[in-house]
Amino acid sequence: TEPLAKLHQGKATCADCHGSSKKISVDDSEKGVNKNCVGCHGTLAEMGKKSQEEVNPHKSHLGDINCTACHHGHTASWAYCLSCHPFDMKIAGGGATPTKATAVTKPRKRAEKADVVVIGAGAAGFTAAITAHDAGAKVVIIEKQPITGGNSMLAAGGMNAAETPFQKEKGIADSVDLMYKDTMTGGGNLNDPALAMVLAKNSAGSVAWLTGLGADLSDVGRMGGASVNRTHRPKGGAAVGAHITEVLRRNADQRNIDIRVNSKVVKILEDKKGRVTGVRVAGKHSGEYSINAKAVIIAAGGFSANPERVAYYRPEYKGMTTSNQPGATGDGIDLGTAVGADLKDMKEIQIHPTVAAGSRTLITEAVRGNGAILVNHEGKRFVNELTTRDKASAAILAQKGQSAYLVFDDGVRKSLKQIDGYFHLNLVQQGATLKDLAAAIKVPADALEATVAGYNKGVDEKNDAEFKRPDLPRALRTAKYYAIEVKPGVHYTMGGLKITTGSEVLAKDGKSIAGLFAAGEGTGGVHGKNRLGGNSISQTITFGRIAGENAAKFAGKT
Ligand code: MEZ
Repeated sequence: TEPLAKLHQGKATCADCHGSSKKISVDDSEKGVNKNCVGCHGTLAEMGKKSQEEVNPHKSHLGDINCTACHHGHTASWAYCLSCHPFDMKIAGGGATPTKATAVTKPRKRAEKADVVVIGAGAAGFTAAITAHDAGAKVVIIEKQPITGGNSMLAAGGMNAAETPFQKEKGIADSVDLMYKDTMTGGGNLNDPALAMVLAKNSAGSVAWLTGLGADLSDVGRMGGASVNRTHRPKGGAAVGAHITEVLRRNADQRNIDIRVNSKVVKILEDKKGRVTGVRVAGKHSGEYSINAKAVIIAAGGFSANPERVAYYRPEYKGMTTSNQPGATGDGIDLGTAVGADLKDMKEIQIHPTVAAGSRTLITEAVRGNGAILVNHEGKRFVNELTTRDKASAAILAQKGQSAYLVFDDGVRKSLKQIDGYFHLNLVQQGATLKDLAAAIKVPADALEATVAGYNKGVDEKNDAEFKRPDLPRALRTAKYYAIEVKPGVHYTMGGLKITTGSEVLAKDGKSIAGLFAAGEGTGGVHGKNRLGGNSISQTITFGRIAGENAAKFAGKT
């Protein structure tokens, strides 16, 4: 496993990759070196067209990422996809395990200046950065992973919003109050009511903001715990996260916003009065340096991919899989508490009922929203599939094998583009008839046939007598029939930094920490005990916009 620099020997010089200036040593965006990879090998999209592999690593939901996210010059290469998927992927100069995201060199005296530093390049971070930039602030985004997008990039089902033009077009009668009520009820009323109201009230504006940047959120479906269809996603039911990440990335690039990957904020800097004055960063190439800034926004996500911390707060979730990207370890929360931030609802951790068994792949709730049912190993339904996630997860864990099958037909398959991805990942079992499907998944055929017939009767009569499922979008009568075995997995951490409705981070004395803002999953209070599907992207955009606007204002911009 010789690193790429060695493999290029005799074919290219150091300058071919790094350019003749020595600037690369301080460039953690890695844009310069990537430009040179592309110059010889072609763009990611061009590589994707050439690729013959069944799973095409150059054409993934990660979107347009740096070549150097996987191909490393001086250490063993490693396909980033392997962070979550068990693919048998060969990569030139490849090793068996990832190299550390940040290989920090010596501390430096270097101190840069910005108006606003954003920690984390998921949807909340990008949104905050774009908003602050558009208000006139000089913004730097710092991301510890080798790619941008965070967990938002994996978001599947959609973005909740009430009173949007897309709902109106489809005749869906929704209201801000109803979205607020659903959010509070779904959260067991543990939510901070003011934050939940901000979420609902600004949701349509956030959809408009995203569509103004070029996003398509015209398809509207249903998620568990929602009284009406309000989950917005691209036409045909494509995954929302990869799409909006691409849109946000493109908009940040168009604005020349400074984005540094492989860079970890190790400390938030403050003055003697406790006012935030910037951050200390450990960059892969540039070592440790400071950025002096008037405001800092923590948008670094939750901690579902930190099994020790999850088990600390919820011992019963020890050893459970997660649907999250590997960077979701709660570092932003730690950075906040280190400067005195208060925390809220840390033990409220959501397990998502449908992660494909034996994997980290989330099977979106939209599959159930579009008509799939949950069936146990006896071939029987056991729960209202559109109940909230806490209840659906508990019901699955009470079944034999602590798993269940998500069963659907070709009608459901065709209604939701994302399902194609599950076939691609070999997660789906199928049968030409229900009997064939029952044989494939080893459940009693007569029971499965009776279950589906009973469900279809409920659809015809618009009444699910047994489980009171509130929405019955289609009967399951169109062959083929499909099943995915699912188990609950750690999906979302509702707790985090305590914030105001203006996204200011609160200290333990109840006062805001001057110059410190936060948005997204690393904050607590919006969702209470249980987040409704589709409320996460909604939160990242709404509170990202608020944090960006208020941080820019704090920095003296308007
Ligand atoms: O908001 C989510 O977590 C979500 C919509 C997930 C999903 O099932 O698609």
